[in-house]
Amino acid sequence: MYDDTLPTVEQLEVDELVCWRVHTRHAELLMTQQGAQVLSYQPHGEEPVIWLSGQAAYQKGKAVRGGVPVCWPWFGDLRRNPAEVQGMHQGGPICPAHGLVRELDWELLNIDTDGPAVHLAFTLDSRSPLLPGWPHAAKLRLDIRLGEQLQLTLSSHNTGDSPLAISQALHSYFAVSDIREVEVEGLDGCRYIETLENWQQRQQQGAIAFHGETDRIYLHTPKRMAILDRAWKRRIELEVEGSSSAVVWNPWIDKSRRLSQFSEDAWQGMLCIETARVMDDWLVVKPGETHQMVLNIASKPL
Ligand code: TA6
Repeated sequence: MYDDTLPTVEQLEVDELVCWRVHTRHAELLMTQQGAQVLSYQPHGEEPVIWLSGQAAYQKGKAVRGGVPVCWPWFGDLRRNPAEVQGMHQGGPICPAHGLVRELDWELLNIDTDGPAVHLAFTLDSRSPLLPGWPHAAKLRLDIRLGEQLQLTLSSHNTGDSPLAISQALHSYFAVSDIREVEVEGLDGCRYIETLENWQQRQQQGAIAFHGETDRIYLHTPKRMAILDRAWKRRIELEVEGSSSAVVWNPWIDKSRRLSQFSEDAWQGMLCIETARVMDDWLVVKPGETHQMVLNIASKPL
Protein backbone atom coordinates (compact mmCIF):
# COMPACT_ATOMS: atom_id res chain seq x y z
CA MET A 1 0.00 0.00 0.00
CA TYR A 2 1.49 3.33 -1.07
CA ASP A 3 2.09 5.54 1.97
CA ASP A 4 1.46 9.07 0.73
CA THR A 5 2.87 10.53 3.93
CA LEU A 6 6.33 9.46 2.74
CA PRO A 7 8.10 12.15 0.71
CA THR A 8 8.89 11.57 -2.96
CA VAL A 9 11.52 13.17 -5.16
CA GLU A 10 11.20 12.91 -8.92
CA GLN A 11 13.84 14.09 -11.39
CA LEU A 12 12.41 15.41 -14.63
CA GLU A 13 13.26 17.60 -17.58
CA VAL A 14 11.26 20.75 -18.19
CA ASP A 15 12.21 21.85 -21.69
CA GLU A 16 16.00 22.33 -21.50
CA LEU A 17 16.35 22.22 -17.72
CA VAL A 18 16.95 19.36 -15.30
CA CYS A 19 14.49 19.73 -12.44
CA TRP A 20 13.37 17.97 -9.30
CA ARG A 21 9.79 17.80 -8.06
CA VAL A 22 9.55 17.16 -4.33
CA HIS A 23 6.29 16.02 -2.75
CA THR A 24 5.85 15.74 1.01
CA ARG A 25 2.80 15.48 3.27
CA HIS A 26 3.01 19.27 3.69
CA ALA A 27 3.78 20.73 0.27
CA GLU A 28 5.13 20.41 -3.22
CA LEU A 29 8.27 22.10 -4.51
CA LEU A 30 9.86 22.31 -7.95
CA MET A 31 13.47 23.34 -8.47
CA THR A 32 16.05 23.28 -11.21
CA GLN A 33 19.74 22.43 -11.33
CA GLN A 34 20.36 25.68 -13.19
CA GLY A 35 21.18 28.24 -10.54
CA ALA A 36 19.98 25.77 -7.87
CA GLN A 37 16.80 27.80 -8.31
CA VAL A 38 13.66 26.96 -6.41
CA LEU A 39 10.91 27.51 -8.98
CA SER A 40 7.73 26.94 -7.04
CA TYR A 41 6.57 26.06 -3.54
CA GLN A 42 2.94 25.31 -2.69
CA PRO A 43 1.66 23.93 0.61
CA HIS A 44 -1.16 21.43 0.01
CA GLY A 45 -4.61 23.01 -0.02
CA GLU A 46 -3.17 26.52 -0.33
CA GLU A 47 -2.38 29.05 -3.01
CA PRO A 48 1.27 28.93 -4.15
CA VAL A 49 3.67 30.68 -1.76
CA ILE A 50 6.53 31.06 -4.23
CA TRP A 51 5.41 32.65 -7.51
CA LEU A 52 6.44 31.33 -10.92
CA SER A 53 5.73 33.25 -14.10
CA GLY A 54 3.09 31.79 -16.39
CA GLN A 55 5.49 32.75 -19.17
CA ALA A 56 8.53 31.13 -17.58
CA ALA A 57 11.11 29.85 -20.09
CA TYR A 58 13.13 26.78 -19.16
CA GLN A 59 16.18 27.42 -21.33
CA LYS A 60 19.87 26.82 -20.71
CA GLY A 61 21.67 29.98 -19.72
CA LYS A 62 18.53 32.00 -19.02
CA ALA A 63 17.28 32.48 -15.45
CA VAL A 64 13.68 31.35 -15.04
CA ARG A 65 11.38 34.27 -14.08
CA GLY A 66 10.10 33.62 -10.60
CA GLY A 67 11.02 31.26 -7.80
CA VAL A 68 14.13 32.14 -5.81
CA PRO A 69 17.06 33.09 -8.07
CA VAL A 70 20.44 33.20 -6.27
CA CYS A 71 22.19 36.53 -6.82
CA TRP A 72 25.94 36.12 -6.15
CA PRO A 73 28.79 37.32 -5.96
CA TRP A 74 27.01 40.65 -6.42
CA PHE A 75 23.43 41.89 -6.30
CA GLY A 76 21.83 44.09 -8.94
CA ASP A 77 24.02 46.40 -11.04
CA LEU A 78 27.67 45.81 -10.03
CA ARG A 79 28.34 49.56 -10.50
CA ARG A 80 25.84 50.33 -7.72
CA ASN A 81 27.72 48.09 -5.27
CA PRO A 82 30.25 49.12 -2.64
CA ALA A 83 33.76 49.68 -4.04
CA GLU A 84 35.05 46.57 -2.24
CA VAL A 85 32.51 44.36 -4.03
CA GLN A 86 33.16 46.07 -7.36
CA GLY A 87 36.90 45.60 -6.86
CA MET A 88 36.53 41.81 -6.88
CA HIS A 89 35.55 41.99 -10.55
CA GLN A 90 38.60 42.11 -12.76
CA GLY A 91 36.77 43.74 -15.66
CA GLY A 92 35.77 42.19 -18.92
CA PRO A 93 32.61 42.33 -20.98
CA ILE A 94 30.52 39.93 -18.88
CA CYS A 95 28.97 41.77 -15.96
CA PRO A 96 25.29 40.79 -15.72
CA ALA A 97 22.80 42.09 -13.17
CA HIS A 98 22.58 39.86 -10.11
CA GLY A 99 25.95 38.18 -10.50
CA LEU A 100 27.22 35.11 -12.28
CA VAL A 101 25.66 31.96 -10.80
CA ARG A 102 21.90 31.93 -11.47
CA GLU A 103 22.40 30.71 -15.04
CA LEU A 104 24.99 28.00 -14.33
CA ASP A 105 24.33 24.35 -13.56
CA TRP A 106 25.12 23.67 -9.91
CA GLU A 107 26.11 20.20 -8.76
CA LEU A 108 23.57 18.15 -6.83
CA LEU A 109 25.38 17.09 -3.67
CA ASN A 110 22.64 15.00 -2.09
CA ILE A 111 18.98 14.44 -1.51
CA ASP A 112 17.88 12.92 1.76
CA THR A 113 14.74 12.59 3.80
CA ASP A 114 14.33 13.42 7.44
CA GLY A 115 11.01 11.85 8.43
CA PRO A 116 8.35 13.78 6.46
CA ALA A 117 10.90 16.39 5.35
CA VAL A 118 13.23 16.42 2.34
CA HIS A 119 16.67 18.05 2.21
CA LEU A 120 18.43 18.82 -1.05
CA ALA A 121 21.93 20.32 -1.28
CA PHE A 122 23.57 21.90 -4.31
CA THR A 123 27.07 23.29 -4.69
CA LEU A 124 29.01 25.41 -7.13
CA ASP A 125 32.78 25.85 -7.28
CA SER A 126 33.73 29.32 -8.50
CA ARG A 127 36.73 27.78 -10.24
CA SER A 128 34.83 25.29 -12.36
CA PRO A 129 33.66 26.76 -14.51
CA LEU A 130 35.74 29.87 -13.95
CA LEU A 131 33.38 32.77 -13.29
CA PRO A 132 34.16 35.32 -16.01
CA GLY A 133 35.94 38.35 -14.57
CA TRP A 134 35.73 36.94 -11.03
CA PRO A 135 38.87 34.77 -10.56
CA HIS A 136 38.49 34.04 -6.84
CA ALA A 137 38.35 30.69 -5.04
CA ALA A 138 35.02 30.03 -3.37
CA LYS A 139 32.51 27.27 -2.88
CA LEU A 140 28.84 28.18 -2.88
CA ARG A 141 26.22 25.86 -1.39
CA LEU A 142 22.43 26.04 -1.26
CA ASP A 143 20.55 23.81 1.15
CA ILE A 144 16.82 23.45 0.62
CA ARG A 145 14.79 21.89 3.41
CA LEU A 146 11.13 21.20 2.70
CA GLY A 147 9.28 20.38 5.91
CA GLU A 148 6.33 22.18 7.48
CA GLN A 149 8.13 25.30 6.28
CA LEU A 150 10.64 25.96 3.50
CA GLN A 151 14.17 26.74 4.63
CA LEU A 152 16.89 27.96 2.27
CA THR A 153 20.50 28.30 3.42
CA LEU A 154 23.05 29.99 1.17
CA SER A 155 26.63 29.27 2.25
CA SER A 156 29.72 31.04 0.89
CA HIS A 157 32.99 29.31 1.71
CA ASN A 158 36.27 31.06 0.95
CA THR A 159 38.69 28.41 -0.35
CA GLY A 160 41.29 30.99 -1.35
CA ASP A 161 43.91 32.93 0.56
CA SER A 162 42.46 36.43 0.39
CA PRO A 163 39.21 37.91 1.72
CA LEU A 164 36.10 37.84 -0.50
CA ALA A 165 33.90 40.96 -0.68
CA ILE A 166 30.41 39.88 -1.76
CA SER A 167 26.89 41.21 -2.08
CA GLN A 168 24.14 38.62 -2.49
CA ALA A 169 20.43 37.94 -2.33
CA LEU A 170 17.88 35.16 -2.34
CA HIS A 171 15.65 36.95 -4.86
CA SER A 172 12.37 35.43 -3.68
CA TYR A 173 9.21 35.97 -5.75
CA PHE A 174 6.10 35.52 -3.59
CA ALA A 175 2.56 34.89 -4.86
CA VAL A 176 -0.07 37.35 -3.60
CA SER A 177 -3.81 37.73 -4.22
CA ASP A 178 -3.45 41.34 -5.42
CA ILE A 179 -0.41 43.55 -4.84
CA ARG A 180 -2.77 46.50 -4.36
CA GLU A 181 -4.34 44.80 -1.33
CA VAL A 182 -1.38 43.32 0.54
CA GLU A 183 1.02 44.86 3.05
CA VAL A 184 4.53 44.09 4.22
CA GLU A 185 4.90 44.12 8.00
CA GLY A 186 8.04 44.35 10.10
CA LEU A 187 10.00 47.09 8.36
CA ASP A 188 8.42 50.04 10.15
CA GLY A 189 11.11 52.59 11.00
CA CYS A 190 13.77 51.02 8.75
CA ARG A 191 15.81 53.27 6.52
CA TYR A 192 15.56 52.42 2.86
CA ILE A 193 17.04 53.48 -0.47
CA GLU A 194 14.41 54.57 -2.98
CA THR A 195 16.11 53.38 -6.17
CA LEU A 196 13.37 54.88 -8.31
CA GLU A 197 13.98 58.36 -7.00
CA ASN A 198 17.68 58.83 -7.47
CA TRP A 199 18.58 56.40 -4.73
CA GLN A 200 17.49 58.83 -2.03
CA GLN A 201 17.36 57.55 1.55
CA ARG A 202 13.96 57.47 3.24
CA GLN A 203 12.46 55.96 6.39
CA GLN A 204 9.59 53.49 6.38
CA GLN A 205 6.46 54.64 8.18
CA GLY A 206 4.29 51.71 9.21
CA ALA A 207 3.54 48.73 6.98
CA ILE A 208 4.50 48.88 3.28
CA ALA A 209 1.52 49.24 0.94
CA PHE A 210 1.81 49.25 -2.85
CA HIS A 211 0.48 51.97 -5.14
CA GLY A 212 2.99 51.85 -7.98
CA GLU A 213 6.38 50.49 -9.08
CA THR A 214 8.35 49.76 -5.96
CA ASP A 215 12.08 48.97 -5.85
CA ARG A 216 13.52 49.68 -2.42
CA ILE A 217 16.59 48.49 -0.54
CA TYR A 218 15.83 48.30 3.20
CA LEU A 219 18.75 48.55 5.60
CA HIS A 220 19.32 47.30 9.17
CA THR A 221 16.33 45.05 8.75
CA PRO A 222 15.02 42.78 11.53
CA LYS A 223 15.04 38.98 11.50
CA ARG A 224 11.30 38.78 10.91
CA MET A 225 9.00 40.33 8.32
CA ALA A 226 5.77 39.21 6.70
CA ILE A 227 3.40 39.65 3.78
CA LEU A 228 -0.15 40.16 5.07
CA ASP A 229 -2.63 38.88 2.49
CA ARG A 230 -6.18 39.28 3.79
CA ALA A 231 -7.87 38.07 0.60
CA TRP A 232 -5.99 34.77 0.76
CA LYS A 233 -6.43 34.74 4.56
CA ARG A 234 -2.74 34.20 5.23
CA ARG A 235 0.50 35.78 6.33
CA ILE A 236 3.72 34.65 4.64
CA GLU A 237 6.22 34.92 7.46
CA LEU A 238 9.93 35.30 6.70
CA GLU A 239 12.60 34.71 9.32
CA VAL A 240 16.23 35.27 8.39
CA GLU A 241 19.70 34.71 9.83
CA GLY A 242 22.87 36.33 8.52
CA SER A 243 21.11 39.14 6.64
CA SER A 244 20.32 42.72 7.66
CA SER A 245 19.13 44.09 4.33
CA ALA A 246 16.18 43.30 2.09
CA VAL A 247 14.91 44.40 -1.30
CA VAL A 248 11.18 44.97 -1.85
CA TRP A 249 10.19 44.99 -5.50
CA ASN A 250 7.10 45.09 -7.64
CA PRO A 251 7.46 46.24 -11.27
CA TRP A 252 3.86 47.52 -11.58
CA ILE A 253 2.46 48.32 -15.04
CA ASP A 254 5.15 50.02 -17.12
CA LYS A 255 8.20 48.03 -16.04
CA SER A 256 6.23 44.80 -16.49
CA ARG A 257 6.16 45.57 -20.20
CA ARG A 258 9.97 45.59 -20.25
CA LEU A 259 10.47 42.36 -18.34
CA SER A 260 11.18 39.02 -20.01
CA GLN A 261 8.97 36.02 -19.23
CA PHE A 262 6.38 38.31 -17.64
CA SER A 263 2.81 38.84 -18.83
CA GLU A 264 1.37 42.35 -18.81
CA ASP A 265 -0.78 41.77 -15.73
CA ALA A 266 1.62 39.50 -13.82
CA TRP A 267 2.61 42.41 -11.55
CA GLN A 268 -0.76 42.09 -9.79
CA GLY A 269 -0.03 38.63 -8.39
CA MET A 270 3.59 38.81 -7.27
CA LEU A 271 5.87 40.56 -4.80
CA CYS A 272 9.60 40.16 -4.31
CA ILE A 273 11.05 40.35 -0.82
CA GLU A 274 14.71 39.54 -1.29
CA THR A 275 16.76 38.37 1.65
CA ALA A 276 20.10 40.08 1.08
CA ARG A 277 23.56 41.23 2.03
CA VAL A 278 23.69 44.48 0.04
CA MET A 279 24.87 48.11 0.32
CA ASP A 280 26.37 48.69 3.78
CA ASP A 281 25.38 45.11 4.66
CA TRP A 282 27.87 43.67 2.14
CA LEU A 283 29.74 40.58 3.19
CA VAL A 284 33.42 39.81 3.86
CA VAL A 285 34.35 36.12 3.95
CA LYS A 286 37.88 35.58 5.23
CA PRO A 287 40.10 32.78 3.87
CA GLY A 288 38.91 29.39 5.14
CA GLU A 289 35.71 30.85 6.61
CA THR A 290 32.10 30.18 5.64
CA HIS A 291 29.16 32.61 5.84
CA GLN A 292 25.59 31.35 5.98
CA MET A 293 22.45 33.28 5.13
CA VAL A 294 19.27 31.47 6.17
CA LEU A 295 15.70 32.16 5.05
CA ASN A 296 12.69 30.44 6.61
CA ILE A 297 9.40 30.80 4.75
CA ALA A 298 6.15 29.87 6.49
CA SER A 299 2.60 30.43 5.35
CA LYS A 300 0.30 30.97 8.35
CA PRO A 301 -3.52 31.26 8.24
CA LEU A 302 -5.03 34.49 9.56
O1 TA6 B 1 15.63 43.06 -7.11
C1 TA6 B 1 14.95 44.03 -7.82
C2 TA6 B 1 15.57 44.10 -9.21
O2 TA6 B 1 16.89 44.54 -9.16
C3 TA6 B 1 14.68 44.98 -10.07
O3 TA6 B 1 15.25 46.25 -10.29
C4 TA6 B 1 14.52 44.16 -11.35
O4 TA6 B 1 15.56 44.41 -12.24
C5 TA6 B 1 14.53 42.75 -10.76
O5 TA6 B 1 15.58 42.79 -9.81
C6 TA6 B 1 14.62 41.64 -11.76
O6 TA6 B 1 15.89 41.58 -12.32
P1 TA6 B 1 16.13 40.45 -13.47
O7 TA6 B 1 17.55 40.61 -13.87
O8 TA6 B 1 15.86 39.11 -12.84
O9 TA6 B 1 15.11 40.74 -14.54
